[in-house]
Amino acid sequence: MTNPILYGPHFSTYVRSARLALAEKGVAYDLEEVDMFAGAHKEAAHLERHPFGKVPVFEHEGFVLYETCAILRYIDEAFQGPRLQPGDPGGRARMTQIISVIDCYAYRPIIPGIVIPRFTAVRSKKKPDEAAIDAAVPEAAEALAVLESLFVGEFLAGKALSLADLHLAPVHDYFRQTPEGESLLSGAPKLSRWWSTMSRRPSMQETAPSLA
Ligand SMILES: N[C@@H](CCC(=O)N[C@@H](CS)C(=O)NCC(=O)O)C(=O)O
Repeated sequence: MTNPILYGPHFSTYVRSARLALAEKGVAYDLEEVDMFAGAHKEAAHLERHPFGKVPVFEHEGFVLYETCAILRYIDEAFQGPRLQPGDPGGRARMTQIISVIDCYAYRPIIPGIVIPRFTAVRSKKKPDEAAIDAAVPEAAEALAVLESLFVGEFLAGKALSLADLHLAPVHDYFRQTPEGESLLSGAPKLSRWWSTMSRRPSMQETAPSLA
C-alpha cells in the first residue's frame, strides 16, 4: 500500500493541521511541497488538484480531497488510531462550530491580517503597514474572545483532543509570536492553558515549521 500524499508547503497553517491529524493518528504519509513563494499553487498541475489554487490537497489511493475540514475528517475516519472527534452528536456539532469560527472569523484577521505582515517584515527587514495590522486587531480580538468562551474542557471541544484543536493550534502558534498575539492572548487564560498542553504534544513538535 502506498503512503497518502499531502500537497502543500510545510509552513502553511492549514497544511500543518492536516499533518497534525496524520501524526496524531500515526499515519505515514509523503509531504509534497508546493512552492507557494514561486506561485506553484496557481499553476496548472496544482489547479488540477485544487480548482481554487489553495493548499492543502490530500490524496489517498486515488481519492483526491481538498478543504482542510473535509481532509481532517477523512483522516480521522479512514485510518486506525485514536478518535479525533467526540462520540456524541452535540460534541461533534460543537467541534464543527469551533472549526467554522476559526475558518470564518479568526483565520483572516490573524494570519493575513497580522502574522503574514509581521513575519514578512522580519524576513525582508522592511517596516510593515502598521495601520493595516492595527485594523485587523479588533476582529482578531473578537474571534479570540469567542473561542475562549466556547471552551468546555481542557480541549476546545471537551475533555479529549479533537479536530478543532488541530485546526487552531497552527494559527495560535504563529499568532503568539507577534506582539498583537502576545498582548491579546495574555487576556485569554483558557487559551493559554490549552496552549501549554497542546504545545507539548509530540505531533506539534514533529510539525513545527522552520519559518516560525
Ligand atoms: N478553505 C481552505 C483554505 C485553505 C487556505 O486558505 N490555504 C492557504 C494557505 S494556509 C492558501 O492556500 N493560500 C494561498 C492563496 O490563497 O492563494 C481550506 O480549508 O483548506
